[in-house]
Amino acid sequence: MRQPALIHAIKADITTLKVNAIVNAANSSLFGGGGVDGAIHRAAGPELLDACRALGGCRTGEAKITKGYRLPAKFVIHTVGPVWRGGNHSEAELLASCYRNSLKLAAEHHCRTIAFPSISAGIYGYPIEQAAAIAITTVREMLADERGIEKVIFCCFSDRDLDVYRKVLSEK
Ligand code: AR6
Repeated sequence: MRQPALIHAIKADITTLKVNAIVNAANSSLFGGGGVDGAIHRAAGPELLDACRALGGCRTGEAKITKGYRLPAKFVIHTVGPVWRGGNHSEAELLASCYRNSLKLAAEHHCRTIAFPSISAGIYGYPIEQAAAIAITTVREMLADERGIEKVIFCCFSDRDLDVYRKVLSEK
């Protein structure tokens, strides 16, 4: 019988994780930026930007994949989260799409382990409690179907975010 996939939250710099794929909270140009996007581009090296330039951008809620270049991760999945505009602009559905489309791409590329940052919860302003709840619910739903994925890591960047993820994981 198949083992259920492991889901857990840790505090780390996502660029250091040795997983099959890390997810980047990018913007629709895919030309890099601040936050986790900047950190991933710095750690992966300039070839990542060259690869991203060839992708022709990415719409909010969608995802595209590149190699990880100098990162320990084999792949980077670039997804574009919604900018928080109060919650009545389809933010929740768009954020859930980021997780769904990223996991689909990971499975298509035979990834068994994947790490997510808290998409949209930095510069894009999504409230962390709501972002974490959507992340966890959507990943759990998807893992019921995506049989190849064995481990999903929610990679938090602060103690406060880690507390939120751990609380939501224990409640839901
Ligand atoms: N490892 C893990 N998480 C990190 C790291 C890291 N190295 N650095 C930041 N975070 P953000 P967004 C966390 O702002 O809100 C960029 O300019 C951070 O604490 O990176 O989706 C893009 O180009 C937060 O919890 O992404 C876009 O323009 C989470 O990652 C825009 O920011 C996401 O914060 C996207 O904004």
